[in-house]
Amino acid sequence: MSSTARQTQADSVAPTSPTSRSPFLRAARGETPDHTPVWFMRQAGRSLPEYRAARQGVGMLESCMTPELIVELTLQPVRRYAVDAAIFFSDIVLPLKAVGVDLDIKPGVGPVVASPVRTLADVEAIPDLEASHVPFVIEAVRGLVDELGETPLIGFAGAPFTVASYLVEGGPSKDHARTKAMMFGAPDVWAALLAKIAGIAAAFLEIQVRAGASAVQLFDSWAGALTPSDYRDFVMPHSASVLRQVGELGVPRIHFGVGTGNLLPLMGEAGADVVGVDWRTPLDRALDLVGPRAVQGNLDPTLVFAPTEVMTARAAEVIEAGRAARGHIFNLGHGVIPSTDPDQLKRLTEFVQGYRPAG
Ligand code: 1CP
Repeated sequence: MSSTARQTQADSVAPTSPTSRSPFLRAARGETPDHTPVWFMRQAGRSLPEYRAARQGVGMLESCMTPELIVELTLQPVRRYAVDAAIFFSDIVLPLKAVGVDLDIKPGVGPVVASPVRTLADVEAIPDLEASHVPFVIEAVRGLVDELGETPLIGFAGAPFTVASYLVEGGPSKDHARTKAMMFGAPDVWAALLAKIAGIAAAFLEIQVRAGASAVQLFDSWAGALTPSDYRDFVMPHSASVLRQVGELGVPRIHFGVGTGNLLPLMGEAGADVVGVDWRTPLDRALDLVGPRAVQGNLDPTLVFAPTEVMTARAAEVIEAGRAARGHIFNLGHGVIPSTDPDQLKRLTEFVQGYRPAG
């Protein structure tokens, strides 16, 4: 990276920057802010009536390519919940669409790829991502940073394994059988595919950070399908490459996956500043696994359907466990479930931000 780019980044986290005292960024850097910061994965989403209204008649990918809509959909949960961070409205397959891969996000299904990747030639046909592919992302990030003021914007990308699963399967998959068949049976094609996606993910994150995002999250949602040794041999080097490239920009890097209790040490070692923990691993146990890093998580997303006092009692346990961490960002253990009651999520946000430990 050029020294100019590094300078720009140094400026974006300098003490004079509006976000520099943000509880979210302080916790991500391993400090202890006045309150435990909170945001929600998939907060910019389907549980909000104003989201459904704004998306009326507009396809998911079209929404991700329209700057005014990206800004509006990213801001909606910040306005409603006053969470400590915004997450950029996009999708993990958007960069593939932007470079020309024929895919769609089908309502009620998820990403669907017209011609799944099978061969080395298929991999080589995927162009690398340039800023010129995603002008709408740059415009939206700039607009958002102006609007958000002291609230940091999190940029994100899908990690190589999770994105590869959509490209190889052609759509959502429970067992990732074809994906793993390629991983085990055609390791040269697999390595080329993961290296290609890693390059695209790193470029997508860099574009968001250069436009003003204050932190990034790498989503490896489906990495929990792997054993630790397969993760280490076939996947981790590529995720590490993404995190290393973004590391040069000087913003905190969050690394998250689902069902990754066995992988947490490796996900930390891959180069994360913050390791996202799903709800299946108790947070105090996760602290022993992630090494000297901050953690993010990890209330069971179904607890927002429980009576408020049950939800807040469990949230208090998560916050208390997080006090022993080198930095703790409160979140759910995975995304907000679409049928979640926004009022209950608001109560959860207020509880976390208002919580002060006894003694
Ligand atoms: O029409 C709609 O409203 C489609 C629903 C939807 C939304 C709101 C999809 C389809 N993607 C998104 C936005 C989205 N996707 C965000 C926005 C910001 C926010 O978090 O609020 C983010 C961060 C993502 C990331 C994403 N997309 C992930 C990783 C996070 C996770 O939940 O594990 C994954 C796996 C996807 C793929 C995807 N996109 C959409 C769906 C339904 C899916 C999952 C499909 C499957 O089960 O494989």
